[in-house]
Amino acid sequence: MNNYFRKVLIGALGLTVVLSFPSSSFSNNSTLNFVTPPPAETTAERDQRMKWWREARFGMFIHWGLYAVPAGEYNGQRSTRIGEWIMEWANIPRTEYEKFAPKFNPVKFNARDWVSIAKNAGMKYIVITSKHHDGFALYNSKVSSYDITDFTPYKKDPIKELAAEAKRQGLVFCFYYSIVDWHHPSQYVDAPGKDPTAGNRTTKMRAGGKEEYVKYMKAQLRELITTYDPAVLWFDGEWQDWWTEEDGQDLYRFVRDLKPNIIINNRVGKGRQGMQGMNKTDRQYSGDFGTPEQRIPPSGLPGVDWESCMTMNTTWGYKFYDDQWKTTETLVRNLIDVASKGGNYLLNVGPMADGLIPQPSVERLAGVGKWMSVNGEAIYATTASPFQAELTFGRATSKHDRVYLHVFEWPADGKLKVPVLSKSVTKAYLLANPKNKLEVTQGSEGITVAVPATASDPIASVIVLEQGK
Ligand code: H79
Repeated sequence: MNNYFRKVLIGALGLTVVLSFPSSSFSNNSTLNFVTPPPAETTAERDQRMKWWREARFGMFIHWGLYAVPAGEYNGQRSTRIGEWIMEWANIPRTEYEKFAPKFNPVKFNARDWVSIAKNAGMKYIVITSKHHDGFALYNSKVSSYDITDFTPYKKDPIKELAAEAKRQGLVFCFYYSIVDWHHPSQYVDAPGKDPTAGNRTTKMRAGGKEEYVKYMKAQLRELITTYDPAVLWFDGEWQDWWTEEDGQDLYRFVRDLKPNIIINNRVGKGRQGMQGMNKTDRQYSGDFGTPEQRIPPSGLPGVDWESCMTMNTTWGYKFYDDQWKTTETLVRNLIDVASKGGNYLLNVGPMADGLIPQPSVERLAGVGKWMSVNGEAIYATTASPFQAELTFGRATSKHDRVYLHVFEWPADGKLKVPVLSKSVTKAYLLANPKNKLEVTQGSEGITVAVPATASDPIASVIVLEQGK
């Protein structure tokens, strides 16, 4: 553990101790401000529950719903805003928004293709919107007719196929679920110039409506868990004034009771600090992992689980005119950057209303997969960089007695300068060419690796440093 981490850890632990509620009957664990409410769990049990997730490091986020029909345009109006929020920014009343449903007929949807695209990219899990803020259920919900089987001409349940196919191909299947619901009668909008039934950042809860709504949410969550067996529940929309920390704790317990080893993000309660996504330190409880959105934290925190979710262009839900695609190089380097800080990277695709993933996304994911097929070892099951400072040439990850150097800027003089490590280096080689040993010079001032004249990969060449005892 480096000094920076140590300082933060001590500070955060101190805070946790000071602020711990005396009434807490459950076990406090080592994860700073992430304190798990009942069911009680030891650190070892928690580590076991989080194991697959911590090792996965890379997942696919899928935002798919009725908003794929307008695809970012309503009555000729376009916006720089995110596509799945069109009900909000275009001020679309419920009854009008519902008219997208007859046009949602994804006959080209093919679960095998979607899962293959994720798998070939090197992704280990999939998180799909079961219900976004618009309230539309993308799965066959028995407690709502506002779902894909009852409300659209498609009539089938794509989630059933996707969950089964993910299992077949060895990917972990997970759900996103929005707490705010712009379609449910319990909630309404009270904002100047806004239709009371349109979408809005904040909604009001009708008197007596909350009990009925929580019952509805729990019924849907029960369906989701018992029918599709998700490994993560990824909540969102928790910032509504009518949603409290107590509501979050209650929902967390409800979900864990249904599936004890499920993993739940921090947006179930009120702990997250805005889009930075990590937890406020004055909260007793905030789910199992932090959720930075559209950003990568400047540094990681040991013992804190987090996942950066990011888009490939500028929207989550499909917008036909959004062509601001990140390059494959940026996507790969983001994945490396996240891993070097000890987090997971949840990269989004926004499929179209016909059921296809946009081609620019498919192409980029294939590019990421090409890099991962050679260098995946330097990402999966790794922990954060062992170096205190950010490296000038790129990033580092570690695993057991290995340090992986992800070189973005290849040294022109053939000498890669690396800060000292606690243990001496016994062997160095390029992950792309393990048989060819690289010469290493070590001293108190640092380590120098003699490298070939050109990079093995212009995006990031990975050099493995094996360390002795
Ligand atoms: O599903 C995608 C987006 O539709 C959704 N989250 C990703 C994963 C999203 N929800 N909200 N936003 C994006 C932007 C809203 C931000 C804010 Fe707030 C809500 C600003 C103020 C209230 C959350 C709470 C961030 C700061 C406080």
